Amino acid sequence: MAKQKTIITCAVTGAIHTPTMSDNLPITHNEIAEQAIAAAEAGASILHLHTRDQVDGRPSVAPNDYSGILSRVKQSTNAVLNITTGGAPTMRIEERIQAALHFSPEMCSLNMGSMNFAFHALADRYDTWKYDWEREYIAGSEANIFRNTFADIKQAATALAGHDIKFEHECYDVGHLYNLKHCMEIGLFKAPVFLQFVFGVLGGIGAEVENLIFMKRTADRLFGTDYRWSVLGAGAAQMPLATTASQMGGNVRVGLEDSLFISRGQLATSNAQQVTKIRRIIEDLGCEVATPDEARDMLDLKGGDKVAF
Ligand code: KMH
Ligand code: ZN
Repeated sequence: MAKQKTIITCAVTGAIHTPTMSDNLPITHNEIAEQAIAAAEAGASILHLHTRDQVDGRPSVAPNDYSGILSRVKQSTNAVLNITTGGAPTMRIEERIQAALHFSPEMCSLNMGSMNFAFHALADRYDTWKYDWEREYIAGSEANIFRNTFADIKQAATALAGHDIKFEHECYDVGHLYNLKHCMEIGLFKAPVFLQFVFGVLGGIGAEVENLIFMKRTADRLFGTDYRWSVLGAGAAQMPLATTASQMGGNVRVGLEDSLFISRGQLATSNAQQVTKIRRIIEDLGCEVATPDEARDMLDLKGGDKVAF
């Protein structure tokens, strides 16, 4: 049997890292679009997109802050565009789903449980900040509850039901797999689902290979063979866990949303640099990377011609 190809998702900017942390983190709409296009050219078939306020780079989920990015990336690449509904851990579900409702993308993320979502330790690493909002945003994450109740998940699934969007179900701990199973049992989602196992967020499961095996085994038990999966490791775990996942037959996610680094202590120069690195590892180890159209087939997506941008 032919070996499954590996889908590389690139999460381009996110809502956790802030402008002070790296000059290479894309902040303006122009930078986000340019880095997204370069990541696709390097081999990412899915681009997981957040956006930011044009003036001070704070996380935004406003459709206005997406429209230029989406149209430009769509014109320049064949990549699958995946719009976050996670937004930032401080935002509520009503605002977080607005962009997906407005643009009806092929994919959007959906976070499968409420949790602490903390990155306050990063605040001690910087003496000066590029923008006023950054320090409090980072330090304040010690008190974050990233709210994704069953009611929130139902609200998102129901509101988006008519759009034929494939969800990237973000599962930060083993309980989130059971949450998804419950939501499938009450008819919110149909197989085959696409799971993004998230490791190493403070508040979620740790970034260890044993945990990856445990998450995969639990998913096998709950969903049988009728699901697809991918792995993201936060911070230093990014490349090691992506490598392991690709060898286990899974798909991978990289990008500056999840780690600012290319190797220990060395900031990545761009998203494309991370995509190039994981692509080289995947190919060196004997696997092949999926093109956007192959990813569309593997995930049964509606197609780039059925979006509203
Ligand atoms: N920042 C990642 C750990 C989302 O956009 O829905 C999780 C994430 C959430 O990608
Ligand atoms: Zn995200």
